[in-house]
Amino acid sequence: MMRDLFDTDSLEICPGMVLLRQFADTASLQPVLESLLAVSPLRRMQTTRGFYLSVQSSNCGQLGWVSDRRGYRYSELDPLTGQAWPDMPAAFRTLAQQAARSAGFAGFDPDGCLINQYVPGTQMGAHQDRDESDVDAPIVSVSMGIDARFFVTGSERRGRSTAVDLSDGDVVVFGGPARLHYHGVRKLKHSEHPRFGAVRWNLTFRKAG
Ligand code: MD6
Ligand code: FE
Repeated sequence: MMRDLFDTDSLEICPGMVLLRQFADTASLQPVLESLLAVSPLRRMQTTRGFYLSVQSSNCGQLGWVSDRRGYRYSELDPLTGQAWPDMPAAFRTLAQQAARSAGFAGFDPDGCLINQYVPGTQMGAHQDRDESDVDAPIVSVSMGIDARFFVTGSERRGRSTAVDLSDGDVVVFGGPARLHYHGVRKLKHSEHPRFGAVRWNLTFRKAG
């Protein structure tokens, strides 16, 4: 189990949070992502207070994360289309399972993937991911496109943070003692990626149900 961890370029950000640099082949994921968004398009989700998140979102898999005036939850249906979310592509599932295993979380079986699109100027405030029924399972996060500064504060929303710059192909596995840590993404700086342009994509694979 530990062998995998040392075979790839990996870094433990804090106990339970492992960064696998350049783990994902994003050139092959890009057309797969585009086909998903043709079925369930990007949209800006609303908070209970009526604000819109600055990122645009969609999902694939059995359960998709949705937020609106009624709150946050996982849903089997895309509220925009009234249909099921597109199936999780095999290439997505396999990547998430291999990353989890490399980080020491064998047997991870995601049932949902949240897709977030960032453009320069957007950000993600400090939050916990705790809407999943099984918080013993890790979350696997895949970054594509332009760089972003990811930060973790730990069990408190505010306070000292640890920062790491995430680049195209980087994967963060987030579990164990770090699973409920507060984390977020600083406001994106302008840059261009040769294939994705001035955009960052983040895929988070979850065991939600
Ligand atoms: C992002 N990531 O990288 C935001 N959540 O755009 C997250 O919010 C996140 O990276 C749970 C687990 C891993 C993550
Ligand atoms: Fe998160």
